Amino acid sequence: MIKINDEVKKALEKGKPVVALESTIISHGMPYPKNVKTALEVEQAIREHGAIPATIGIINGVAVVGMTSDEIEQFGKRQEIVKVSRRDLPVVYAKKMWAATTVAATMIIASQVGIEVFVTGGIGGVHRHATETMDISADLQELAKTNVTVVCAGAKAILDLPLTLEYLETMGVPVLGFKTKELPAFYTPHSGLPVDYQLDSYKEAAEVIYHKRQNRLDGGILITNPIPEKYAMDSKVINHAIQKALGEAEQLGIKGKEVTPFLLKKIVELTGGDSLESNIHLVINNAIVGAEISKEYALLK
Ligand code: PSU
Ligand code: MN
Repeated sequence: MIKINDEVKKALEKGKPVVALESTIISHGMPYPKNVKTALEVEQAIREHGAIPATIGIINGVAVVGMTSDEIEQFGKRQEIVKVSRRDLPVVYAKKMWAATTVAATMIIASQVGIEVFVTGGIGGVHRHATETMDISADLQELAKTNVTVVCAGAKAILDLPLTLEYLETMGVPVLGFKTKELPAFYTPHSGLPVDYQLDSYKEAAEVIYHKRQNRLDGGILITNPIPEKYAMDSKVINHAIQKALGEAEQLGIKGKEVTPFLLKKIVELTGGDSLESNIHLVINNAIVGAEISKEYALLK
């Protein structure tokens, strides 16, 4: 059911560092061709930092761990690719579809093949007004139960960040800041909200993962890594764009899994492409941190 490319398979057998990457960020998170260019640059950054990248997606109903550059190109281009989370997996397998994996679905497949570290841009979370809409990303449930460490740039302010933190606390997910005490807010390094603990080094991050696994404390770990200041958005500009995008989504009645892709696209439009540049830089920055943590973890295992 899962096709692992040879390089990734060998690395996993030998206990070498491997970093998982998702495909929804390619198909639904960024426009073509920058999505493809970014995905390949992220893989390159992981290699330069001594780990093997494994981009995960579903091709003709088969989960692929370690897509080729041609396959990544297809994920960037094809319009019919569906965004899939836990609930969709059995259906796209049965129907032999092409499907892009969200954070939740990527975590599932990564854990099934034994990849611990997964790098992305941002996770889904509790949406604003979730008390009425009940829109809570399945990514949070997955973090509660699946044994994968997710390196991200925090959660976007399109979400309700305080409620997202409450949810993760209830679910027993450690929320850690890489060299910060503050939860980063994706486009900016600052949310004004504290994380549970600050991690001071790659080694310390690896030790937290090690102790969670050794003690069989099942579930994910969230490592939040702030966007470097020089690539960050001006918080007034981004907050204005977010407010406007949220308003349009409500007016148009956007629901369910369309919400996040709609908001991301709108924000890129409203910021004249600036938010896309920030997004690209923060993912590459996360790739470096994820690769370094996976190297340290490989030494401990
Ligand atoms: N945030 C981003 N870019 C993305 C996503 C989130 O900045 O591409 C994607 C991820 O794949 C994430 C998914 O898992 O959106 C969450 O979707 P939802 O909110 O529908 O759960
Ligand atoms: Mn949702």
